[in-house]
Amino acid sequence: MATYSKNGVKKEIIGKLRRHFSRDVAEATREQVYQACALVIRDALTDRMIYTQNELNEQGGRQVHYLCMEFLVGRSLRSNAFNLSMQEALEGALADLGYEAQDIFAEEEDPGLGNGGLGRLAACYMDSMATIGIHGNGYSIRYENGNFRQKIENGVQVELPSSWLDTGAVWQISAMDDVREVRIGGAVNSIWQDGKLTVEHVEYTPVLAVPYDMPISGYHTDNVARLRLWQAKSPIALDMQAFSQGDYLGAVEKVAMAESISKVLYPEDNHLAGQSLRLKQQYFLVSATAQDICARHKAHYGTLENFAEKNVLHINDTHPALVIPELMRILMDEEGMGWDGAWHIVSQSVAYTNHTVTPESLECWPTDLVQAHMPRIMMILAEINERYCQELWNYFPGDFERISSLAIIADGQVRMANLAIVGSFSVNGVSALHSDILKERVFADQYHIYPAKFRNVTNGIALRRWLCEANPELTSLIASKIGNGFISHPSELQVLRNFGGDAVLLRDLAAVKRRNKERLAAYIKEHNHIEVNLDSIFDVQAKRLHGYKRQLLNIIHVVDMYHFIKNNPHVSVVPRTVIFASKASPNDTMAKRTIQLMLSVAHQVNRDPDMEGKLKIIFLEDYRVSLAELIMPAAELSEQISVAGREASGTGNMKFMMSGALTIGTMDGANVEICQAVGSENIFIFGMGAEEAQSLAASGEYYARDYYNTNPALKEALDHIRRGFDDGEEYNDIVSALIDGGPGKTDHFMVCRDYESYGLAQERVDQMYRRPENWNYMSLVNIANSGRFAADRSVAEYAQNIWRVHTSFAY
Ligand code: 26Q
Repeated sequence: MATYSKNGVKKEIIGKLRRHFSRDVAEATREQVYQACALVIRDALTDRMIYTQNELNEQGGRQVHYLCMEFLVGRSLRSNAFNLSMQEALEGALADLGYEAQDIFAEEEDPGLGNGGLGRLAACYMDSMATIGIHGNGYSIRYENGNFRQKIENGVQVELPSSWLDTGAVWQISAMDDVREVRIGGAVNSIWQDGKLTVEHVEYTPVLAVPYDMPISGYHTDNVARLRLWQAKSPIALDMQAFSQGDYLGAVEKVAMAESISKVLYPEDNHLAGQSLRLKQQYFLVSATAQDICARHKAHYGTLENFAEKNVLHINDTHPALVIPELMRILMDEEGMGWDGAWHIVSQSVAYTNHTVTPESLECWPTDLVQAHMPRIMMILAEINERYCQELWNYFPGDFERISSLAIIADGQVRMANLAIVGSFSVNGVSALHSDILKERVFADQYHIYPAKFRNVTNGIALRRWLCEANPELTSLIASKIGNGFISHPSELQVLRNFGGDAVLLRDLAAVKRRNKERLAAYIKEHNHIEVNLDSIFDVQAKRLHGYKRQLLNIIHVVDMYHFIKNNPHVSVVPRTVIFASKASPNDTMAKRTIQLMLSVAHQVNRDPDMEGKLKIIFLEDYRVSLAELIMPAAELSEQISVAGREASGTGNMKFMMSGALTIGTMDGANVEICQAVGSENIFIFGMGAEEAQSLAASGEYYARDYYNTNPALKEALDHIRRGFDDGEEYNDIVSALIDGGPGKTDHFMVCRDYESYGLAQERVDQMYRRPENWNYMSLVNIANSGRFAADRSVAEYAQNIWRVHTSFAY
């Protein structure tokens, strides 16, 4: 590990400003200073990346290739500086140059290369792979337009494009010598020659995949992981002249089609948008990636026979599952292998993580679409399916119904989850509960056939980003008690449990929280023009907007609290600031209406003098990684209130906990393990469990109106929402969807069923908040037990139980 001095870094920044922008510091813009800092750090990183790649190549160990349609990496400047132990030198240098480091960090646009949990998880895992010394490569798409920017206009969400490349391109190095060609569309001619079948793919549209590499630093190590982002480019553009004679328009169209592939990230999360461009994106990612890995492997070993021994391709959800037939294609059509040999290699090198049980997000693609865009892949899928169905016959003889439900191709659809399970050596869920649900319900038959494939790896988060960088004061406080070993060995946080009786520490903890609340309050003042009460509970629900995540449950309860305060002006209440931060998918009307409802309630409550100092509702626009870094450290109550059995894991829950927030939540996803870790007395659990929720939904007899009729507070809140608020907006549609259908047809996410128990849990929260020493103790217990939710632990489990690669990290 190199060490850096303030003066050395300063000199380098000045040099970069001169050479790249022809500016002296005095004339440089803030953005140029940011760019100069980034270039300084990038130099340090690229040296290490080359070194890491060479060294690990020489060692010849197994490489991990992590394929994901999303990598929500967040800002790079500070995190790389932190990991390289350069942060102090950099901040000092910037101060000398007359800049506040925070302002320079804030120049960097968040690269929105993802929607939410899935993409952020991939980014956290890159950090851990680099840190614990795994030869990790991430693969994704270099979307020109990442996730949209959210603006609220007249109470509704509008979507604006984001231009992350202006400040993000500096972190990426193009590797023109590794450009690959992906073939879309066309037709396949099969030719029998000398008793052997050869195939010829003709009339396809060639699309170039141009790689851009982002070095991802590890903490306190020279190891750097590489995230390779593919950009689509048409080769035809280079040769437009030749086309101008003939089919000019056709050529232009082909160029546009090719380059549209990496234009935009689909903004749906946990929902299937069946557009054909999305399918092309998925194939583009896997084809470029599989060719890349094979070419590198072959260059090193001269053969692909030992491919599975040296590579594992991890597919993050089913989105990259076409890598299975694509690898088959390369091994057979390009390498001349037979089916069985190729299948053995493929199915021994692919591993699959499932992130969802919601039926509407289990991926299926119409066979005609697959046939049209990737005809050779469709042929291979048909053959995989054929052989698999033969095998199924042995397990379930005569059971046509079951066999067709397990088939990879049926009813004119390709079912990606079935493909992923058949073509992988490992299938895992992302929390203990979720993995059990996969085995017992969603993939019960597949589990019966392949019991040994199934496992669990509970998610984790990057401790350095979410604790050290986002919450530096808490980090110092912890380090002052237990040393800083926990930064590399998160389980050491447990030592904090010995300090439960340390009244001074508990007070200091509260003081840190208070300062973090002040920071967020200042942001709220600046952006929402609202003054919040620093003595109130900062009660936060920050995550994508979704029916199953039940933001509605929260906002109905807010209306209920509003009524209570209105009706009992002299009763002393525990003041609350309820904070929402959430993007809705642009096509999800109900989600967008829910945001509008939050804003209507906020409009009325925040203007009502009777609420002064008691209740405020804040909606924070444009939730993204950098905003999360500000929110998490300031939160006191973490809302994790999904209908049990639906949230695969959740990772926000872990970020809040690590910063000392207490959870109010259902027994869902990783909440179950958080509850186990802290003890049920240190968390506010409410509502149905997963089994009860499942059987109530399956019974078809759930009837939300029964709860409305028997719970006056709920009735009043819903009536009010239906009638509307003083901004003139009424919400008959939302309330109607909750209670106006017949039994089995109302309130899909059983908000009314859990309403009473949620309210009681909120009362327990209030009671506890009145006793700060108890609250602070609970907060300490949460921090102390958050170590097992560090991504280092998750990645080490992947390494040991799935990837079978060495790591020295012990957990
Ligand atoms: C698929 C096809 C077409 C268009 C979009 C999609 C698509 C995109 C994103 C489907 C799903 C997603 C994202 C899913 C996701 O974020 N799942 C979350 O993953 C987290 C990490 O494991 C878990 O913690 C969350 O519980 C889970 O909801």
